[in-house]
Amino acid sequence: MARAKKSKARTSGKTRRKSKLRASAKTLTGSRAQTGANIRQGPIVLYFWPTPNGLKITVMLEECGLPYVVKPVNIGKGEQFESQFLEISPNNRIPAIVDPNGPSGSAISVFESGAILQYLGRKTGRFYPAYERKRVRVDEWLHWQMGGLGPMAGQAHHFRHYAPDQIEYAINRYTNECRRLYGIMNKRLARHEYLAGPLSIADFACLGWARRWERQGQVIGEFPHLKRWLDALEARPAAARGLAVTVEGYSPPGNKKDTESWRILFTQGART
Ligand SMILES: N[C@@H](CCC(=O)N[C@@H](CS)C(=O)NCC(=O)O)C(=O)O
Repeated sequence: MARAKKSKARTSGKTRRKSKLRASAKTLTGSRAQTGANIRQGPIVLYFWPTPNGLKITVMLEECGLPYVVKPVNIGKGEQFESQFLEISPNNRIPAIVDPNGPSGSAISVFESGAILQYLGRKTGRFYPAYERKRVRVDEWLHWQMGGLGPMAGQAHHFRHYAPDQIEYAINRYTNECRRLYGIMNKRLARHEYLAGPLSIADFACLGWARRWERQGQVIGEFPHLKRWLDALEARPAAARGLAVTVEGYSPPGNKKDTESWRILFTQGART
């Protein structure tokens, strides 16, 4: 059983936030430079906030039994814009990892949840088959999540729960697109136990989003095979541990508008 060492780093107070990220920066700089024998040992560092994209990675780490340390990045307070974090995640998004024991024993950083899942799959040989024909099936459903389910469900969350105005066209557009994607999954899962056949990183990628079906305006009863899949995944002890990982300062999403967090998250422009 994997042991998730949860960081005690605090999420309140500007100075504390800075020093927390400064502490991480040591690791980040080391990983980029691939130096620093001190960081070659030890667990994977996961830069994390308990969102659907973040939880994909805790599920994978738990399922693989990999030791890891959680470094909270409070995206509602703007910690994703700290320069040290941007060094490893230039898109100012969680999740990202630093693996002190990367290729050839040197540290490596990875951002984008799909790339992280593939990296961990290759590293461990778990949930990502080496045989090309099987790997292609996993890649198809992984990319389907990255380019389809994730962004569409994200927009459904946004327009249904966060947009200052209830824009009927946008709500319908993204709710209907989610419904279509759930239909695709349901059809696939009618003939296969998991998305790519055997359990894989593609399932972990979709899990974080699909379990939020209610927030996307869906009725799970319409998708019985998807429900069977969801129940089976959530019943796995390791996946359940991964989904339960949380951090200090996190509160479950509500309908937050006109708050500082809302401004930070939804009024971003280009920073050149
Ligand atoms: N394509 C990215 C998306 C990551 C993403 O959107 N992360 C959100 C949380 S779920 C985030 O960090 N948001 C911070 C922000 O919007 O500034 C991935 O899959 O890693």
